[in-house]
Amino acid sequence: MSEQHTLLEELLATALVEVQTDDLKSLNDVRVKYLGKKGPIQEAMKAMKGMEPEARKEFGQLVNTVKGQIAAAVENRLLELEQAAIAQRLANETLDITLPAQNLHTGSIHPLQQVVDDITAFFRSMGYEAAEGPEVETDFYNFEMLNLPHDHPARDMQDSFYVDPHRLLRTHTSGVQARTFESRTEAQLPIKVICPGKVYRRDDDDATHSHQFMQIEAFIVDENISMANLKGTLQALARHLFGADREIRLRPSFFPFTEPSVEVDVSCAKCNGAGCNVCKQTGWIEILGAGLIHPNVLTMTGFDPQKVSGFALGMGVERIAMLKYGIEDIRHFYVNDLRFLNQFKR
Ligand code: 2U9
Repeated sequence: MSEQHTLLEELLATALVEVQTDDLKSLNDVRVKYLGKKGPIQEAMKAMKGMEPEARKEFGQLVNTVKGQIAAAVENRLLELEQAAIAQRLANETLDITLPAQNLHTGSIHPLQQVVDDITAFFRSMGYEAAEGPEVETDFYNFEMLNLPHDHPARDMQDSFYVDPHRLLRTHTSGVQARTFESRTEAQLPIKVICPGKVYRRDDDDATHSHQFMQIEAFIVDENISMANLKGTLQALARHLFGADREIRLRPSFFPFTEPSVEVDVSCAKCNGAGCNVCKQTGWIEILGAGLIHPNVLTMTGFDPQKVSGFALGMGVERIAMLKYGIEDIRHFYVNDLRFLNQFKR
């Protein structure tokens, strides 16, 4: 074997030892040292130029073998070091599965919406459909269609937030009822609709009043609807909301859109009618207003009061929720304090 052969064999042996380094930087240094442009392999290739063809061929093969073996050794060591680094990282990143999990903060349905859902479910079970409508309502649908002409004194209590001379934030959801009503004909009887939604009124802002609140109204139009139908529905509603033992009491009242009109009381669930601080010693609590739809309203919405009749009722959702859950201040519903809202998680 020639001297050059021996040198190459020795070069390979030392390179293979140096490759066994423990860090990536020195491994790269070893690669550059042996395989780089100024390294011994390149030198050996240059030296081949002056050789006899036979010797050059044999020497060339040896240079290529040595080059390939060094490159393979560098590559293998690189893989080994990378795998060792991953193993080290995994060992350091052990997971303590005994640590308590983080709390998940889940939201919940707002108590007012829970009451709306509950009342909607009650009426749906009796065949009513739910309808929605605009919160900015025309003077016509908010008042005129409900038998409240321009100079009617009952407007004073509600004439509220006008956005222009003919449109205002609706003071009740009755406009939705009137619109629905108007779009139907006598061929579609019975018409049974509820409409829940926000309403706005000029009012005090105190523990029991707010200038905006939620309302649910219900109405039915059919042949031969009477106060008896209204009373049966009111009693079922009062028992659904406040318990199976509840009784109702109707007191005469006045609303421009119903005739006759009544205010509806439910027997106090706390004292069972005996008198206590909740019912102000009367045994009764007012929950809503109702009545038979006024013939003028029927006529205006395209129905013949000689042929059909109907009843309507309206309630404030906040008032129902306050009575149901013993909430003493209406403003709790609007400030979104989690200490309040979390009490209504189902
Ligand atoms: C049409 C015809 C009649 C809806 C009715 C009441 C009685 C009533 C109040 C309860 C508390 C409003 O939120 S509140 O202040 N409502 O007492 N509402 S009858 O009567 C209608 C509605 C629409 C076409």
